[in-house]
Formats: sequence, structure tokens, C-alpha cells
Amino acid sequence: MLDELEFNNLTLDQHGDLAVLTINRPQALNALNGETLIELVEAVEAVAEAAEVAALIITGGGDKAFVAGADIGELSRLDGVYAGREASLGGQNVMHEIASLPFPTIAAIGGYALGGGLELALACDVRVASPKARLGLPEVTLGLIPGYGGTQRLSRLIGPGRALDMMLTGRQVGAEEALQMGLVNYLAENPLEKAREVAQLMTRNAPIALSLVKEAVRRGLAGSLEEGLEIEADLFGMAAATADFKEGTAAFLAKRKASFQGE
Ligand code: CO8
Repeated sequence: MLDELEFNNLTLDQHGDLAVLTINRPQALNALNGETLIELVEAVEAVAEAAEVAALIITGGGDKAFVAGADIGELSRLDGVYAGREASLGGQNVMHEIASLPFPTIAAIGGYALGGGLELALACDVRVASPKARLGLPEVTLGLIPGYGGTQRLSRLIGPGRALDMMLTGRQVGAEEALQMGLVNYLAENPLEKAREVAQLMTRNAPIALSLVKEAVRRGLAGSLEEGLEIEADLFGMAAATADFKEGTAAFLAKRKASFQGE
């Protein structure tokens, strides 16, 4: 069981088919140091291998911070092109593992989601924020640029104009503005509870279809519209060959609830 795994800087809980990963380094507002990144990978891999998990929520616990960025103490010791590039690639790989999970992932953002913290939230499919949340990519204030995927994922999510404004000013965006620009999907006083509700709405659907939707969007965004449409048609074909497709359509026609088996 996932609950039995032990970490220094995070906790992993399982409630039925829902896994909840909580970053727990409050003394540094959950900043991602090297150890936390390693634990994050271990936790994500464990969740990926747990057959019974249908969705993952990532949160910071409480209302002070989701994650206030990469650990600036560790960052400050980076020296030179090679070390910087390797550190960026290492963090990008962590975010890629999360973005590639075959089931829905939701970031529940209670407070600050800055720098690497916002990049972690951007690697999730959906973001739920508390009205107190503050989101930003302030790397330029430190003489850096986002390095865990932020320049690419933020631009794709909210468009290059709004993303450039956020990244060039380094300013923090409040929850309302984040909602308006599509940076977060939902506002809720209790983002974890809302994230659970959204996860339930998602996981009652056919699991293979969910994974194929994610794959179509992820792979499609990497290429042209024509390439994306090819990918969509291929994956639609795979969905149309599943038992769950037969079940979903049969259930609709029989006016009963579908019972999906993930086959
Ligand atoms: N790293 C390390 N420690 C942090 C961080 C951080 N990112 N953020 C906060 N802390 C620590 C503080 O130093 C402080 O520690 P202490 O109590 O020992 O002094 C503690 O957390 C509490 O923080 P504050 O006292 O500052 O709390 P406030 O409520 O006054 O302020 C803020 C909250 C506004 C969030 C403030 O802490 C802040 O600005 N934090 C830094 C935010 C930031 O710049 N984040 C981006 C970092 S850069 C980044 O993420 C790059 C990612 C890509 C890297 C790719 C290559 C590695």
C-alpha cells in the first residue's frame, strides 16, 4: 500500500482509488531541494505502479504554500553552464514523469505556487486554487529563467503573451486573475476537497479513454495541427477497440450506468 512508504519531505496517502501526495517541508515553504525531488520521483513511480490508483492529487497541505519554488539555498551553489543545464534537465524529467502519468492528476494549491512550485502544478492536468493562492514564475528576480518546464508549459497553457508578462515581470498573480487567464481551473476555499470532487468526476469515466485523451493532448501539442489530428485518429481507433467503449455505449442505450473495467 502507498501509505506504507516513508519519506522525509512528503507523505503519500491512498483513499480508495485516489492517491494524495503532500509536499511536507513547511520550514522552507515546501521548496524543492534535491532530496524532495528524488522523493517526488520515488512517490510518483510508486503511484504509477499501484494498479488500483485512478487519480493523483498533489498538494502542499495547509494554506501557506503549495511549493515556493526550487530551494534557493541549493540553487545558489549552482555554478556554470553544465551544472545549470543538468539541474534543469533533472527537474524537467521529474515534471515529465508527472505529466506522462496515464490517469488524471490535480494540483490543489492552498498558498504560494512559485517558480518550480508553479512548474510542478503546471505538470498536472488540472489546478484547483484557494482564493489566497499566489502564483508566479519569479526566476528573473534571481537572475535565472524557469527551468522545470515553465517557459514551455505556461506559454502553451495561457498563451505566450500572458506567459511572457508573468515571466518578464516575475510578478505574483492572485487566484482570481489566475482563474480568468485559465492558469487555474477552479477556485475553492478548500482546494483539496474540491480536487477530490473533480477527481471523482473524472474517474467515473473509462480509464483507457482518460489515458488516451491525455496522450492525444500531450503528443498533439508537440507538433502541427495535422500531426495532432493524425494522433487523435490513431488514439480514437484504440478507444473504439476497447470493451469499455462497448460497455459505455450499451449502457447509454439501455439507460443504465456504465460499469467500466479498464479493458
Ligand atoms: N527556497 C528556500 N527556502 C525558501 C524558499 C525557497 N524557494 N521560499 C521560502 N523559503 C524559506 C525562507 O527562506 C524562510 O526560511 P527561514 O524561516 O529559515 O528564514 C521560510 O521559507 C519562510 O519564508 P519567508 O520568511 O520568506 O515567508 P514570507 O511569508 O515572508 O514570504 C514568499 C513568502 C513570498 C513565498 C517568500 O518566501 C519568497 O519569495 N520565496 C522565494 C520564492 C521564489 O523566488 N521562488 C522561485 C525560486 S527559483 C525556482 O524555483 C527555479 C526553478 C527552476 C530551477 C531549475 C534549475 C535547478
